Amino acid sequence: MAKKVYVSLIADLLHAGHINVLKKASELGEVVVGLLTEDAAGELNDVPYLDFNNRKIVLENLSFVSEVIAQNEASYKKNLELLKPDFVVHGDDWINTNQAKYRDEVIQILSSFDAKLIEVAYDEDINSLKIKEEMTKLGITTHARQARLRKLIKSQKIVKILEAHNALSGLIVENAKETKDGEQLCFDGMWSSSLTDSTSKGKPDIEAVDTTARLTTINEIFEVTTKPLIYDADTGGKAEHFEFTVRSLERIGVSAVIIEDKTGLKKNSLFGNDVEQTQDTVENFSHKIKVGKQAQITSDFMIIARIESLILEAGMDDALVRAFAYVEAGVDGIMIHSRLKDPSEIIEFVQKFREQNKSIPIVVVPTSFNSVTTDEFAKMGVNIVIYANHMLRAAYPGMMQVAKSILKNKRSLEAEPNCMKIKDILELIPGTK
Ligand code: SPV
Ligand code: MG
Repeated sequence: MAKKVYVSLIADLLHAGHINVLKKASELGEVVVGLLTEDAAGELNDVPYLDFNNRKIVLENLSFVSEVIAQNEASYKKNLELLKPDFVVHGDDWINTNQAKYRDEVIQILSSFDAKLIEVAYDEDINSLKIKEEMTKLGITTHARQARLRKLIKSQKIVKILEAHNALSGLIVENAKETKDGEQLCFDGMWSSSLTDSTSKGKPDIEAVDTTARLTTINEIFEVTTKPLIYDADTGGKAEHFEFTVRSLERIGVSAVIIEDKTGLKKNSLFGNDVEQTQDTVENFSHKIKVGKQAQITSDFMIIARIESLILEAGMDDALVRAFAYVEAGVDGIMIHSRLKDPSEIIEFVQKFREQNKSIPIVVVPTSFNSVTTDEFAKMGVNIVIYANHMLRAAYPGMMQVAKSILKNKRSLEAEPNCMKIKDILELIPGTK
C-alpha cells in the first residue's frame, strides 16, 4: 500500500517553493494536503487573499496531490492523529519562525507512531511573504483595501491600527516591522484621527476641518499605502450629511467609519467633563446609524458606533443600554471609550457586553489606559485596538526641539544629532535619486 504523506499549506499564491515541497512529498507516497482555513492562517498572522474554496480547487488539480482536507487550526495535531501519515513534509524555513512550536509538536506526535518529518531545503528567493511584499509595491485596488478590514477582524486574534495623519506617517504604518518570540509583528491598518488630522492642519479638534479636507489627506495616504483605514468622523454631523460622508468614504476605499454619540459643538473626548459636551439621545443616534447603513453601497464597509457614556460619566449601565440599542439599529461594531488610566471600566464593559453579544466587533482606543497589551485586549474579547495619536505626538516634540536649538545657537550644527542624516532622508523614499 502507498505510504501516506501529509503537507500543510496556506497556498494563497502558489509558487515554485510549494511545488518543490509537493513534488518531494509525492515521491514518498500519496499526498494529503491539510489546507489551512482562514481562522488557522489567522493564528499565524496570515490573511489569505483567496478564500478556502478557491485555494482548494487549485491544489486538488495538481498531479502531485491526492486529496485536500481542511486544517482548522495552526496546530497539526488533530489531522495527524486522524490520518496517522507515514511522513510530514515541510520547507525547512519554519524552524526560526512563529511556526517553531508547531514543528516541535509535529515531531513529538510523529514519534508516537513511528512516522517521520522530512524537511525540504527552502529557497530564499521564493516565498509567499516576498511575493506579498512585491504585490503591495504594485498597490492595491480600492475594493480590495476596503474589504480587507472585515477579513482581518475575522481571522486575526486582534487587529492593530495606528494613526496616520499624512502620507509619510502612513508609510510608517505600512512598513514598520518587529519580530518577537519568532512572531513577525506589523500594524494591520491606519486610523484617520480627527485630533491629529486637525492638529497637523493647525486647527482645533472641533469638526472645523471639513470632510473634503479630511479626504484629501486620506487620498494622499492611499497613494502610497495598501493597508485598510478606519475614519474618525467625530459626531458624523447631521444624519442628512452623514449619508454623504458614508458615500464619499466608501468611494475612496475607506473600510470603516466611527461616529461618536455626542451632539452640538464637538470637543475631544479626552477632556471629559472638563469642557461642555452633550451626549446624543439613543433615538437620534440610532436614526443616524440607520441612515448611514441605508446609504452604504458595499457590504464590506462598516459603521461603528462610539459610546461616550464613560467619558461623560453617565455610567456603565448607560453605556451598555446604548451599546445594545446601537446594535439593534444595525451598527457593525462598538467602540467603547474611556479617559481613565485604570482599565477597569473598559474591562467591565467588554465582559458585560460579551455576556450578551459574542460576535459584534469591539474597538478600544487605549490612549489613557495604555498599560494593557494587545494580547490582553484580545483575551478580553476586543477585536480592534487603535493607537490613535502616537505618530503625531512623537513627531512634534522632536521638531520643536530642533527649531529652538537653531534659534538659540544661531546655526543648525547643534541640532544635527536630533535630525535624520541627509543621506538617510534622500534614500527614505524610493525613486528620490
Ligand atoms: C481621535 O483620535 O481623534 C479620537 C480619539 O477621536 S480621542 O482623541 O481619544 O478622542
Ligand atoms: Mg476624534
